[in-house]
Amino acid sequence: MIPLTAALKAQARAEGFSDIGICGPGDVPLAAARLADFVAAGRHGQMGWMAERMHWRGDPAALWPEARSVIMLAENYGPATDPGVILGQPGKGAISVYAQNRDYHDIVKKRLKRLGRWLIEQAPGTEIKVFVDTAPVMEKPLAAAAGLGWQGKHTNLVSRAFGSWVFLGAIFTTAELDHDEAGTDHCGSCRACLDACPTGAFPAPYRIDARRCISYLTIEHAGPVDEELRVHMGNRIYGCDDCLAACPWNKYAVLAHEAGYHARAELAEPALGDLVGLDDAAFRALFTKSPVKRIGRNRFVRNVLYAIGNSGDPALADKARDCLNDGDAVVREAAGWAIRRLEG
Ligand code: B12
Ligand code: SF4
Ligand code: SF4
Repeated sequence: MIPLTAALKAQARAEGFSDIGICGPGDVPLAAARLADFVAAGRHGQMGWMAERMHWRGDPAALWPEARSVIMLAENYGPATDPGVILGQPGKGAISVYAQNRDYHDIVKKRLKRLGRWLIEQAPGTEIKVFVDTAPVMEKPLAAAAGLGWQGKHTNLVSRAFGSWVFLGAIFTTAELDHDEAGTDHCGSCRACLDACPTGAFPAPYRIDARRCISYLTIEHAGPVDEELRVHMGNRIYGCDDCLAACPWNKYAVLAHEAGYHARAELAEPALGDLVGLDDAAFRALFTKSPVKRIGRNRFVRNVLYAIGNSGDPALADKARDCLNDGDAVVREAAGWAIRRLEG
């Protein structure tokens, strides 16, 4: 192994990354066509940014022709408790595991930059670009090509060491490094994630229709959600973990080493009756440094009102009534729907 590759892998772990693998920019030959199919079928919904710059997203070599290696990093965010328990408590709001404390974008990006700086110090003249989530880069197929795991039938990367609970980040570099072998698929005949999905968001194994995914509906989708889907959202008010949590490979999951991912007490099982009354300032204060802040107060309260409508608790109807004159039309409509559903 090139000594720099071995030293880089050791340094990544010293920085706190859970796993590291390396591939070449040309190692995801199927990604572009699969992305094109996904977009052509309209499965990206309102995420218009997925359709833009598809030539870069599907082909890392086009994004940065000088790149010679793609360093893929995984960060374990394994939860301390079973994320399914709160789904049985309809008066509480379920915030997905990844969003119950600090925003992973901030944590991962800082680590990526530190590791990148280290690489430049070791090999002066090397150039790097770091990416986590928001750039036109397909992190899952790259992580699979770099040997970090495989894309499960729920489409996310499954790690043999950490199950489904890993975030991904990438460093593109001009450095010539040893490349790892791609991960191999260990789903076999299992279909637990497909069967766990409350909204039937998987048209086929390994394919998702984001328009039906509760993660998309609660985070990305603007405006009212189809009533047919609202009723299946239950008390999920930000993201969804059902397909991840169903995966048998989670038997190897361990608690996140990074304390910034451990659930904050007030976000682990918040009462819907409290959340629905948040105004803009209170929303921003509660979700400071959390990814939830990104969706803004109105969309968040919309989600809380759908959960109230699904709660079966008529006592919450009065809380919903307070939103009937809200400044936001989507919130007002959600309040009316919740009251009608609770009062039959
Ligand atoms: C858009 C997006 C979403 C969308 C769409 C989800 C999706 N699966 O594409 C929505 C909003 C729904 C979403 C939800 C979630 N997301 Co998201 N999301 C992304 C983002 C920005 C782009 C993903 C993308 O390129 N999608 C386009 C599709 C076409 O690509 P794909 O999913 O890789 O599709 C592959 C398969 O369909 C496969 N395929 C197609 N046909 C076939 C056939 C066969 C036989 C096979 C084997 C494969 C196969 O090939 C495709 C190309 O690789 C990435 C970050 C990034 N920049 O990569 C994060 C990312 C994927 N999200 C992440 C997370 C954590 C989530 C949630 C768990 C959050 C939550 N708890 O609510 C959920 C999970 C929902 C799910 N089951 O996917 C993590 C996943 C980490 C991991 N371990 O994989 C990422 C990587 C962010 C990060 N940096 O950590 N997300
Ligand atoms: S995150 Fe939830 S709604 Fe989305 S595909 Fe997975 S189980 Fe279905
Ligand atoms: S639940 Fe089963 S099918 Fe889904 S990703 Fe995990 S092993 Fe694969």
